[in-house]
Amino acid sequence: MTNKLLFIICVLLTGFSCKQNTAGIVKHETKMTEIPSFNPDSAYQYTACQVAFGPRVPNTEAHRQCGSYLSGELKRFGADVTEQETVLHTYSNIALFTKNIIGSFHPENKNRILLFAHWDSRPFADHDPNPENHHKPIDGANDGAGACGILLEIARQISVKQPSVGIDIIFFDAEDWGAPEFDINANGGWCLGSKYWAQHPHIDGYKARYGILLDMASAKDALFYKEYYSNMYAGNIVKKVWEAAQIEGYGSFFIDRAGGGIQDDHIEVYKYLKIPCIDIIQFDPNSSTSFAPYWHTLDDNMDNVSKHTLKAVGQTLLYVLYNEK
Ligand code: AHN
Ligand code: ZN
Repeated sequence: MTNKLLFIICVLLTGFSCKQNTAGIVKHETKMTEIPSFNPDSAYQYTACQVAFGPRVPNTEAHRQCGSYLSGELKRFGADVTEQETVLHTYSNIALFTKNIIGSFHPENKNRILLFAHWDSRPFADHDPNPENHHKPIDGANDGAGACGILLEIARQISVKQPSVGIDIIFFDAEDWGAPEFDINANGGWCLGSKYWAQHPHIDGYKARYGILLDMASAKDALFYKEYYSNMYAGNIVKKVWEAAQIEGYGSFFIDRAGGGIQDDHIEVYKYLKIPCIDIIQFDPNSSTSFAPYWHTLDDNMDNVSKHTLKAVGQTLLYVLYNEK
């Protein structure tokens, strides 16, 4: 073989396998990870199923039935499920029979990411415009069910294609039993389930690289601002998630602006386990509560749940998870 011919073969081979820049440095092509497509119809169905049980207030039949439904779905998708049952006390010292539901995918993998949401619904519509409704429990379609619906669809996606990282999905109980507006001398009592788990994790020495909380993440026209504590505990994760939303085409939901600080389950997980956590939570800068007008009212029902928002949040999370190495 002539030298010239050998040279041509070499050039052709290099051309096919690698990219060559002008400086002549051979750069290997990095293969793009295929991101699964989040199915919003499926997430919507998981949300509607929870709401159909009725308000998931601890100590009620609807709560027990929905708890079994959520664990059953996680098992169906191949997770190792731990049901952490305990009695917790409300701000008013009522005993609640609670259950945190933990689904672990590939528990042997030490490289883990934690996803979480609360699955209980609020026992009082204390922000309802009609005072007669203040003592009635809410559907919690957006405040509870929607976020769990998104996480169940992510669980289903993991069952189809395993990401490189191990994932834990936790549905926390008793987030929404905080002191109501009408109880003027009372305060506190939020996030009881997450506080208990953070103090007694299902695995001794539980570790995850970071955690993502979804709360009120399913309503139509939802906007997600960069929540104050999320930026403080895990600014790099906020950045990663907001960039992922841009890349996937959902930048109109994920606003590059600071939101207020919100007392939520991510605070407990960070406080006791020091896992950097963020909260993806709907924020309304023009509302006195920071939340949507139907927050903690009887109008937090399926009419406000939007497949477009479910897709925006779910697809953004899949992008983040499947790009982790
Ligand atoms: C407070 O209202 C103090 N925190 C909001 C936590 C919450 C309630 N998320 C959903 N419902
Ligand atoms: Zn709530």
